[in-house]
Amino acid sequence: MTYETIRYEVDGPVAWLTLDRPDSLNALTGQLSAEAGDAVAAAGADDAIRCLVITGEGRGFCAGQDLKDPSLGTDLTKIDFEGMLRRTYNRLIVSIVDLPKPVVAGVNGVAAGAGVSLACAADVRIVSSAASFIQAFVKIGLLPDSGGNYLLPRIVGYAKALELSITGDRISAEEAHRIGLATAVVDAESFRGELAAYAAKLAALPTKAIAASKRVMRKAQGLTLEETLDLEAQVQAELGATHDFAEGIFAFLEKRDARFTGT
Ligand code: T3D
Repeated sequence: MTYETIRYEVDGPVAWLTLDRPDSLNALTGQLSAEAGDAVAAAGADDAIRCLVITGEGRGFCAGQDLKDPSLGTDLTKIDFEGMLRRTYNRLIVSIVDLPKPVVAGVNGVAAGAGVSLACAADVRIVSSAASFIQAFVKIGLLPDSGGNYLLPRIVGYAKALELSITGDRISAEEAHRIGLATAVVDAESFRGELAAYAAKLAALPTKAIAASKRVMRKAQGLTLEETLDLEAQVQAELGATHDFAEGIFAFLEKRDARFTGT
């Protein structure tokens, strides 16, 4: 697929997916969602990729749905929200959450509406001091979508997620960090370098163990303690057969840094 609204670049074990519609603060269109979904699948299919970064070009991360997209039509009462969400955002969000590798949202600037959900779909959020977050849906008479009712409460807690969703208030990077939405806040000037360093750190860890943590922790949200213990035992047995488990043990015994390969 040739990309027109995103860039997909590979730098060693890290894949970079950059939303590339800076004039609209990287607002989402059907085309952008399809291209981003294709890039996420490419990162998933490439065993050499051990971390995916999602970030934005220009001064925005993602302003949510493109409210000027001509494909929405002229009669706003006739928008096929259900079909559109099922075809575009829903698939993209699930593909990111389910990716069996770490995903870092590099929130370089404002995230609004579905842009917040996109950031929440990543495993961690490295946030520029210039960034901010707005659950903007309520300002146009909508409820959060793209997983906003599932992901955000699990990150910041029910009360704060509901407050942000019903007020549409804009919060700063520092406030996002205080409530646990931002994993770390990085000075805007050094943002790109620190984001790359964070991604490189994740890419050097045992990728299969990270994939297992993502999968089991998500599944455990709907399991009992006993079911979770059972699943952990089963998946730990799989990880015990990996190269990276053996390497971790040898490195410990030999008092050296481990050299994980993601296998
Ligand atoms: O189809 C459906 O609607 C259902 C799906 C819904 C999912 C959603 O995501 S709903 C939420 C949609 N997003 C928003 O409501 C956010 C709208 N944008 C804003 O509120 C503000 O732009 C921001 C708070 C994000 C940033 O403000 P500011 O002052 O830093 O920038 P700006 O001047 O407003 O925007 C800069 C440009 O980006 C501007 O273009 P211009 O005038 O210079 O040509 C602006 O129109 C454009 N832009 C910003 N957001 C969007 C957008 N263009 C299209 N769609 C946008 N969402």
